[in-house]
Amino acid sequence: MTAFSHAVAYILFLCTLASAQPRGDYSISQDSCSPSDGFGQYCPTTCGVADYLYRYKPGVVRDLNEMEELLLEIANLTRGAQDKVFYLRDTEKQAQKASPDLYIRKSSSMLDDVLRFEKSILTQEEQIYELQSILAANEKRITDLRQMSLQLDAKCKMPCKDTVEIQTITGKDCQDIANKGGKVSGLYYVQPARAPTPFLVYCEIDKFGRGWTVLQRRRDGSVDFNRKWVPYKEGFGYLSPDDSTEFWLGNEKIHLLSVQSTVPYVLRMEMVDWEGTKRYADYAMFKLAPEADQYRLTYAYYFGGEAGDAFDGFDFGDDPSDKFYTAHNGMQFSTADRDNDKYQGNCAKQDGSGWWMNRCHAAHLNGKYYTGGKYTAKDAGPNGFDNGIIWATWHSRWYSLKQTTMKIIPINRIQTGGQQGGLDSFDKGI
Ligand SMILES: [Ca+2]
Repeated sequence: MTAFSHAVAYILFLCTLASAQPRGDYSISQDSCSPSDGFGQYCPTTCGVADYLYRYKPGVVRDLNEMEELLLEIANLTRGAQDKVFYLRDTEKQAQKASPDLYIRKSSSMLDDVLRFEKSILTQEEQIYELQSILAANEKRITDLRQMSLQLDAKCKMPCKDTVEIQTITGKDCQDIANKGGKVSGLYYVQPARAPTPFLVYCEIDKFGRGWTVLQRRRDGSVDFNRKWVPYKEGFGYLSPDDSTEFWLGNEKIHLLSVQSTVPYVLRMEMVDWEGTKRYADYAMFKLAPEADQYRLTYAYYFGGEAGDAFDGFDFGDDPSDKFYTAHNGMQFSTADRDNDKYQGNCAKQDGSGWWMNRCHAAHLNGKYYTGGKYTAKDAGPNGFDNGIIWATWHSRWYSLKQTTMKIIPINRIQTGGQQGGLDSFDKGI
């Protein structure tokens, strides 16, 4: 019997006791007892109470004993529950002691998590620091740009001024300018006899008072010489007062300059190779025909210079006719879009330049710029032709020169200066 059922039984017992009384089983004698309002029908006289106690004592004692037993049982049960709690607690402790690994693993895992979080925080701090640096740099840049903007704004408010220095003396060519007192090399306006308007040229004025009019300049490969007829006619590239840029003056201007005077011109080709050696070749009575004759090149004779007479053609050893077909005197000018050469193909197109092409050339100063000098048919592209800056009587056609200058001067000035003068001028020029 459980503690609960005992308690229920006891309560039922009390109820039975209470409910039994009204039946009047206890009555001793109606005569000796008189009912009292205070006790009701139970007849609570002294005798009645004693009799009642006497009669019910054994039952009450029994009930009390039973209750005591019940209480004892409940106490036992309580103790059992307490023991169970102790037992469970001990078991837990024992279990903890028995398997520390699990707890170490759990702790380690927590520690790892903590470390991971710390690491993540550190990384994020670094990222924040980097972003702050970038921000600072950008702020500085913005400040710089603002500063620059202010400076430019201030500059924009100043009146426009041409920073390229152009000399004031003018003439029909650079020798004319030198004769008029021009002493420094630089940019001058010239107007040849039949020129409709003056145009700008670079004049090289040497210590002998000689004024060279420069027609062409190669120095670093910065200007593309693969141009068509009109650019070669009008000129391209850049003129600079300090002779630092590349250009082609233009066939029309060269024509006007070369035919204007009764005093013929000498055309000088100056060249520098990649070893720094300088050489030149002079051609007397140089003239360029008008466009109607396709700017045909003519000269009377080779006037000297240690670079050799490449304009007269060169025997490359491929064919006996090499020299004849690579001479330039008398050739018309050709460009990719105007084929005036003596070749069944198009020399200017295959070599990528404008020049007085024959079939095709032994001299080719408008050729492709090859840094370092030496090049091969493979370097020359799909055609594989010798298209460099060539002067075949000095270097092989597979060697492209580093710098060139083509310039003219009235022939009497060369004779006045003599050969020595020519060399000095050459040294100054390049
Ligand atoms: Ca042709």
